[in-house]
Amino acid sequence: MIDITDRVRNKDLQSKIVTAEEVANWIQPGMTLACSGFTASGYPKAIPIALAERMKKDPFSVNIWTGASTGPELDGVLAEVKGIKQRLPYQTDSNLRPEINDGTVNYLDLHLSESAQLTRKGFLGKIDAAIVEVCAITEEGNLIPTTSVGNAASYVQSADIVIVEVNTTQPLALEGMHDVYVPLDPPNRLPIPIVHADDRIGTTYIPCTPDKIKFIVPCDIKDHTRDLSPIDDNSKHMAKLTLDFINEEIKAGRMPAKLLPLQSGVGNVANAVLAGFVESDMKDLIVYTEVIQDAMLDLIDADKLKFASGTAFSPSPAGMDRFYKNIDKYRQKILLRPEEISNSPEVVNRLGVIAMNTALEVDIYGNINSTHVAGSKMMNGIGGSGDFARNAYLTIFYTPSIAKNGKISSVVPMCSHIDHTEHDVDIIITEQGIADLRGLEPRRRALEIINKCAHPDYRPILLDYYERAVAKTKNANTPHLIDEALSFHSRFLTNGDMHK
Ligand code: 0RQ
Repeated sequence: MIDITDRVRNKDLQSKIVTAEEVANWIQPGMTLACSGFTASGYPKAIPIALAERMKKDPFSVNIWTGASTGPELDGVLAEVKGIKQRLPYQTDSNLRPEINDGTVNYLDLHLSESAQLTRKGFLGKIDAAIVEVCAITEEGNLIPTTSVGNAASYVQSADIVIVEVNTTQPLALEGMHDVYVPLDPPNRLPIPIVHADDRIGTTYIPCTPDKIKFIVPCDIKDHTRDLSPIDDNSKHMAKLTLDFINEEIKAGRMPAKLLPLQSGVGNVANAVLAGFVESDMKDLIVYTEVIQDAMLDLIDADKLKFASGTAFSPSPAGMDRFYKNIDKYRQKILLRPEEISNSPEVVNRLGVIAMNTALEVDIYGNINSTHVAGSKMMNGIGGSGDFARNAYLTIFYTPSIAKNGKISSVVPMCSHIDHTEHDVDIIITEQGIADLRGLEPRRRALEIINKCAHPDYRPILLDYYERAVAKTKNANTPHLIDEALSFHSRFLTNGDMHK
């Protein structure tokens, strides 16, 4: 077994060190395991791998709660053996997705900022064990998180039993990079005292006591972060549209020259937009977001980033190496918090965040579908996008104007599922252009979105729909042809193409 005694600083706790297989054998069918992890960062790995091995011989399933998506060593291996019965609050796993969409897995798609409170208050049942990846356990039994905080602090607080995975690939230099604060629940909640993105309000560890810790398992498997795909031309263009727009906002006096704190989703467009900031002449940028990605390291190296607050550090494998090699430099400017705080509506609103997230589809009035393909099939989940979109100073959504080689228009008459309503959306950007919806009533929003953002192949049929809806409803506030509103989707489901 890997020696972790130097990382288990409470000598008495060292007697609780066991193998992952021993923990896997202790887990019972139907248990709720509340795990650390947010994106492919800071999730337990050895225990789920051992559990999946046991499930291969002895099939059963458990409920898995986490911070958000995780890596293949948790979601992937368990989904492969159909070992997950209930999953929350977000996922991106290609093994798990089909099981969510064929009824094998009961999936609760939750606003990330709310998931801790829902689980803390027992709305969703009891946690049987919290399983948390750590760098080290302190003398007092407190837990030093690794590359994410996510919901781990709340899960540890709520659980009677805590199982710890001490990951020796996570450098001890991560200690001090976390700020752990769990709010009191209503009616005792106080204001969250973050006024600037770099304010520290909590502890550098997850509070825990030795008696709660049942097992400690060594692990030497690295976070399975993903390589970045090269930035494509459409994403580059959307990044340029964003920077041009932000510069105009600064000129118009609606945005300070140093900008407001940036939040960005994950994926190609988000990465391109952040890369655009690296090339810009902006300085002293502040990031208040969920996931710290490669581009934020680039911003630090280019001396353009003053501070980045998030809940997970999730760069590419190359970015992770670069971070670990220069950790002393980067740790001055990066802080990880619980997702209840990184995504807190109160803090997002107070700081005046610029929220930049991606949509699957947008409709002509500015409603956004981020989660469901053709209304029914779950893609990933809402993640933190709703926490930011509803509360930000400026809410931007991105989408390429078409998907699947043009067979799908991302601008549709009516979204087949709505995650973010028209009331929350200020700006929509596709590679075709930018629609500024601020101050526009629905009919003008429709023309702005169709003319600026829709693909030319779909623009005429969208305009035709809109004009007929205006005529039929005699200029109603939000004109729709109810029998036809989802006709793009039904054409796609019948013919595989929204044109035909
Ligand atoms: O499928 O890979 O099979 O070709 O959807 O689309 O364009 O690669 O975009 O990776 O940025 O994902 C909304 C899913 C976009 C993501 C979503 C198909 C398309 C492709 C992916 P293929 P792209 P992205 C911070 C904030 C919600 C959570 C969130 C997401 C695949 O951004 O999960 O914002 N967002 N969190 O071909 C059918 C359409 C489609 C479509 C695209 N209209 N219909 N399929 N696709 N449009 C992160 C966290 O919260 C942790």
